[in-house]
Amino acid sequence: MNRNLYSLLSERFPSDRSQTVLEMPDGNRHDYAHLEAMAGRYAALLRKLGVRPGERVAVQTEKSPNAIYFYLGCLQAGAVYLPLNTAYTKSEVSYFLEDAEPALLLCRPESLAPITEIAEAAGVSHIHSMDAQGNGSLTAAALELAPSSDIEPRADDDLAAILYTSGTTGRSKGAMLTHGNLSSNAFTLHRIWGFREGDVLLHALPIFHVHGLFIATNTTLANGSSMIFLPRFDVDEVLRLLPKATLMMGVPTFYVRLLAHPEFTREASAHMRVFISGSAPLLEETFYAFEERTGQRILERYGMTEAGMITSNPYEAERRAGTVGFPLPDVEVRVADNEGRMLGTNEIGVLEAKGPNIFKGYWRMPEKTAEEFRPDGFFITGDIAKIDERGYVHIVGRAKDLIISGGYNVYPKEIELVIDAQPGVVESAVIGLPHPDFGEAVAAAVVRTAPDATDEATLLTGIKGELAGFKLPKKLFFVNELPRNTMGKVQKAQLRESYKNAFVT
Ligand code: MLC
Ligand code: AMP
Repeated sequence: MNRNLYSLLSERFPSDRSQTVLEMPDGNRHDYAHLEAMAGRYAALLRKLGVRPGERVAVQTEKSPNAIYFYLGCLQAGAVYLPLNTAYTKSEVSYFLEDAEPALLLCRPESLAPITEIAEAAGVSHIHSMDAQGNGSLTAAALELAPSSDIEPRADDDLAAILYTSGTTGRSKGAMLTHGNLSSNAFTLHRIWGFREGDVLLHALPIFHVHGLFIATNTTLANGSSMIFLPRFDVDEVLRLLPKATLMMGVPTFYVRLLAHPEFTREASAHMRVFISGSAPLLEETFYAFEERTGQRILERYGMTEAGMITSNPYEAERRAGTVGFPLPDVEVRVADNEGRMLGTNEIGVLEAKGPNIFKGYWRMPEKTAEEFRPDGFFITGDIAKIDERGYVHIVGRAKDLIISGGYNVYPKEIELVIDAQPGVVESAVIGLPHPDFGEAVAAAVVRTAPDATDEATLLTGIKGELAGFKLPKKLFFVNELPRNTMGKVQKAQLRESYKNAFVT
């Protein structure tokens, strides 16, 4: 049996292919016949260009229906899809191209000139563009071809995608996800979240990460139903379109922003089957404020790039604030100490997970991969957790030095390396501080060579070209020295305490 994710999803497409798969904010609809034809054309184009199964296809484009169809065309042709955050700068993209060596790069038309040079240097054979409407050289070439219906035979273990995730060392790692990883999540979540005929998902997430690309899209396709496809999260647009939806998935910032809107009322949400949150901790106060306003409990789940979804609060039983629920039915989790010894109920340690959802390893980093697995195959998530007497998992912190801002991960080391290289800077320490909208915001304590050596504006201008906008510190604090312990290690907890009210009152 062909275990290609696209093959498994297409078995669930409605037999009447004239049913809607994507509804655009202007009401324009795309049906499953169109999705299949476009995916088939993109697959035919990849084959015509000589992109072989297992070769990487890097994509940095705006969200559009054609971008989704191209993702599916890559699956269909057996290519390995490699999405890149649209906020990444040229220097960030350059690293991914050199590391992944894609056969094809799809970028925005305005990036063609600056990126072509680095892509050619990285040996990329085919460079194409796609604009925010999904048009450009790739789509033009695909439209010349007849749709292919051949779906490349793939096994569960074959790669479907590589998603880069930053690392504690500041160097990004490519998490290799297989067809089996993605299909296990798609069909398990489809089942446990009660997907049904007539469901309409409000999709306002970006499509270059696990949440918007795999969880939201693959579960919808596994259900053969439709999504309202917003280019980005805009609270007014979400409220305008909510009456047409039955479920929504979002990062906590989405729910914070909805709650801040006076038109988000019990009536406005009464028809909704479920609101799902993840990618960052949902504050208990948001959970309870949401329940008070709407009468509904947000269903919080937990996952990560390397593992897709790991746990979820139940759809039918009690959804508990401050918890991420139970392991998915085909996933095992445990809490262990640093030596890998199992801990008991309510004991706090590092969460480890094992199951068909866990990635195959980091691209071309066998040692790094080996470090993150226990000998019995459990993956060390780096999240600090406990499991209570009822079996609910609580994420209580992070072992890794990671900031999550509005659902995006930021690794301090990467920012510190860029700040430290600026003129007039001795050293820096980057921390996450509580923020009312983003949950956490990036901030930096900076030691200068002399008080007049540099200032905030100069520093920010200096680092802007190198780092995606969401990684830029929203505040800089100039200090005479960084707090250190007797071992010389920077005391970030002390910095976080000193500046904890920088964004909140
Ligand atoms: C944008 N900006 C951010 C930011 N997003 N800053 C900090 N954190 C963020 N998340 C900055 C921009 O650089 C810009 O800066 C300014 O804010 C306005 O940009 P914007 O694009 O207009 O912002 P907005 O549309 O308001 O975006 C906020 C957001 C978005 C929360 C809607 O970030 C978002 O959609 N986040 C979802 C992330 C996500 O999908 N994560 C899933 C990862 S998968 P300036 O200076 O230029 O004005 C995963 C696994 C799992 O984690 O479990 O799901
Ligand atoms: P990423 O590497 O972008 O996939 O981010 C994964 C990280 O997001 C996890 O390791 C967690 O730290 C965090 N995360 C995801 N979902 C939740 C959640 N519901 N609660 C707390 N943290 C979460």
